[in-house]
Amino acid sequence: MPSPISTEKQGNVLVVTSDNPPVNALGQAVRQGLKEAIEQAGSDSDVEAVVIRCDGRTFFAGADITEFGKPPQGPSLPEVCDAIEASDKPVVAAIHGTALGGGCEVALACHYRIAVADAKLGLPEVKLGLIPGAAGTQRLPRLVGAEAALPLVVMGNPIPAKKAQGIGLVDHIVTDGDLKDAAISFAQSKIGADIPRTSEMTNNQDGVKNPDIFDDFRAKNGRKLRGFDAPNAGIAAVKAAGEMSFAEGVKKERELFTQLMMGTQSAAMQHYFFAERAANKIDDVPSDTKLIDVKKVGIIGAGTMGGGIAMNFLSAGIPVTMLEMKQDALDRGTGVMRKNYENTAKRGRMTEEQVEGAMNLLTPTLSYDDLADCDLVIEAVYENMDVKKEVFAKLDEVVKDGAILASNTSYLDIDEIATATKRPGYVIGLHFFSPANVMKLLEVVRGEKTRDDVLATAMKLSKTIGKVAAVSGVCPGFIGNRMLSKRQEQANQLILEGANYWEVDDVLLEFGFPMGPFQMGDLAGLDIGWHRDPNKVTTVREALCAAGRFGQKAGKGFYDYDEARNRTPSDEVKKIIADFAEKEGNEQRDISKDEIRERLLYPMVNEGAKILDEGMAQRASDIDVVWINGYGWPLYTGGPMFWADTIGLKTVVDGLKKHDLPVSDYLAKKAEAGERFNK
Ligand code: T1G
Repeated sequence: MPSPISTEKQGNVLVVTSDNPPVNALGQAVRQGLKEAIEQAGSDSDVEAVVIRCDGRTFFAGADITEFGKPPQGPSLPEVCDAIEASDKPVVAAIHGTALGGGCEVALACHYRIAVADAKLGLPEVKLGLIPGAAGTQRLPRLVGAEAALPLVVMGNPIPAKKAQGIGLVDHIVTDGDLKDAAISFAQSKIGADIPRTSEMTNNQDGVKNPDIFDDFRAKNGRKLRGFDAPNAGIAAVKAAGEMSFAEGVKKERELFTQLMMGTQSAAMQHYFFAERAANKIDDVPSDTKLIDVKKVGIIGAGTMGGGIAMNFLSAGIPVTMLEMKQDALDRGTGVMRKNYENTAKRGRMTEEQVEGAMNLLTPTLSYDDLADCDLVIEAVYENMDVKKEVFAKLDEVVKDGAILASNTSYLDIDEIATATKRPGYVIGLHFFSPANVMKLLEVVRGEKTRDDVLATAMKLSKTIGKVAAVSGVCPGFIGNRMLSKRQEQANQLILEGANYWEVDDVLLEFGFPMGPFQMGDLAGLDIGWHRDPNKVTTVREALCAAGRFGQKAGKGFYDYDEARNRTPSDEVKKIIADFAEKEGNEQRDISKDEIRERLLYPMVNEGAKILDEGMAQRASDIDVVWINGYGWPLYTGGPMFWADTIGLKTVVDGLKKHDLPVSDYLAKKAEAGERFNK
């Protein structure tokens, strides 16, 4: 196997090139080749400078994650970085694409870093439940200062080359001509100059002079970092960079890194990294299936969902024709879209030009005829089968052949909707989650007759509009809502048996969800779908609506809300529930938090097992992807199925039995065999 690393002498400069597709991950062969190349440069007196670069789409995008958990093979990345930095000939990193993780650490070990303007640099290890493990937490603060290093190490988001240059991480941006040539000339210009080694720099003293920056950073990002172990370790490592020698700091980093690598959070987040990518693959559709070219999209319905869905395509530069039945609804919808964009621009995440650019791609209309030349039409009308079938019958008449007809339904039967057309092969479900322009999850619902090219086009399009898609079969609630209904059933049952509803919410909050079911109900509005008859009370929700407790918007729902929307449990609600329970003849008892957690989450795992068994999801990890991206399942546990693997399927089965809850054959069998859902 030829080495992925090659060297060529350009005059007195040795150019070291990595060609290790797809992302030049720093696998063993790459590390070996880099080490040998640096040794070659050192021993060749004709070589006076070195350039390290990559072929393909990007500079090194990090350690090779597929090597994690396997016996380490030398040379280690820290060793390679130290060898690069120790060179007494100037070494220049030539960066394009994304210099991430170990790739950024290799760049930090180089003496200089030059980059093309659209390159990005970052240390995303924290998104894998880790921290940089090749002295990145020690070199970066010495180069750019602790304050500038904190967001990169602790949040893990890459920054563009310009911003990297602003903090001193990049020395020069190549705006025209070839990066390799520019790097060679840059390297030549440094021959004979003192060698700047980042490990010897002292810009990290800002964290010593002002130690508050660490706690301030932690406090400012508390909500986002809640429950995750790695960010705190990242803060500790950056702090250590200011307080310890480089060697001691590297030792501290190694301790923290090893601790995290051995933990369940890192295993869960590495699982998620591959799960997200696997979800986009369709096992039984050839990867070279010819896709339908989607140049124009039609959206039916300019309400919250329709407008939000439209924004996804407009932001991706795809023209949208949006249809409503009445002018005022159309105007309201387009007004909300513009407002959303303007708010995004106010937060600095879009420019005014981009707002105008997006809105200019929108064609509002009151006529179905304007949808005729769309390549994809998505309806987001009222959740009623007759209404949907009427819309699809109309679309079938009007829209050109070969166009995809999609429903945004959150639970209706796609196969039945397809019967309203003469082209069932072109019918698919595209279930967006509200707010559709924000939530990343897209459930792509494959009908019995959905064509392969239609499905493959939907999956590709999901990436284009920045969504994380997972394929679902046709069943009530598809994947996410079907499992959610099991959790909701138990939540409603628990409060009728004596559990305090705020404890039910707290259990999910402590588990890592952004909020629990009752707080969620208050936020969404308890009166959604309410029949509006205060005398007809058959559920707790109807009892609350009858009492005018519609949720946060009414200042009271399950909770009472003050002006600042702080919530407090309500005695009135507690009494409404107790009266309701009494009427139902439910005996009240104290219920432990453990029981609450087991009864909320284990039935979801059981439903996930049934979904797998019925072939409604392609793989267990797709279910994890759905719940992490659509419902806030805490990423650091890897999703419901990975979490069940972690605690053991037998634990789940025993728990379900303990609470007299159903256990599917599929789950029982896997537990019995000591198997996992995920490999
Ligand atoms: N290792 C192994 N495979 C990787 C990989 C990696 N680091 N990054 C990507 N791949 C695979 C990916 O699984 C997919 O495979 C293909 O490449 C294309 O990826 C010591 C310990 C670089 C921004 O976290 O963020 O360094 O599905 O679909 O959308 O301190 O990949 O085709 O078979 O994502 O264009 C730190 C992870 C590692 C970066 C490109 N680095 N990668 O995005 O393509 S830990 C990362 C990404 C580390 C050191 C520590 C993205 C990308 P397949 P893709 P993309």
